[in-house]
Amino acid sequence: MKRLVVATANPGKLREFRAALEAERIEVLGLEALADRTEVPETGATFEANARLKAEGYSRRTDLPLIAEDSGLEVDALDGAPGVRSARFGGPGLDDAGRTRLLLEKLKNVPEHRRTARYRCVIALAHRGRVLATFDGAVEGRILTEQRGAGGFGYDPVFWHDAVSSTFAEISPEQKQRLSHRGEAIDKLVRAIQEKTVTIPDG
Ligand code: ITT
Repeated sequence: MKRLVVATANPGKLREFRAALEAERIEVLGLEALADRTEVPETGATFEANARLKAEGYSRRTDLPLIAEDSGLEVDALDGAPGVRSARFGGPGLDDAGRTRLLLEKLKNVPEHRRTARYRCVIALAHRGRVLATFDGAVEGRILTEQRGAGGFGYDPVFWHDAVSSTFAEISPEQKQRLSHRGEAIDKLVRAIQEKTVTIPDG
């Protein structure tokens, strides 16, 4: 069985990676696999730049292969914000619920047809400080005017997906995996491993 470190401090992300990759018989270790867990600063202007920075930085601290991911929500009526700042939207004092309330507040005068948004994600696979490959994913949706559902994490209670007429907090983890930006990027990673266009080193 291959072993892969998923370098994320976000338990919601880790849960999704673990479910998807363990189904492919890849054992997922979290940040606890690293002796030095100091956060790698996300100073990039794009999801790809930040995914690469995190993957390079964390993978220097272990001999195991490692993936890092950067993701976020782009809201068209906010010119793409919060984007790469999704986890820091509104400053360090806010949690997921606070950031979601702030988003609703900023959109309070925006009519339904202008509330379009998408989640984006880029995964970077790295080994000993070098990025081997990146994979991306995106999913289109709309921001509701109030929260619905208790599943998922982050902005999921207000992220409406037309095909399932639900928010991402109202669907099962398996359904979110099939529809989501992260699910799409993980699928690409798994396919690349299966087709051997990328090889996961044994570490
Ligand atoms: P790591 O950097 O440690 O991985 P993080 O949460 O800081 O954790 P990011 O910088 O990539 O990660 O920020 C991603 C943010 O985007 C996340 O905290 C949510 O606010 C939002 N987000 C990304 N994917 C999401 C999803 O599937 N559902 C809900 N919100 C999501």
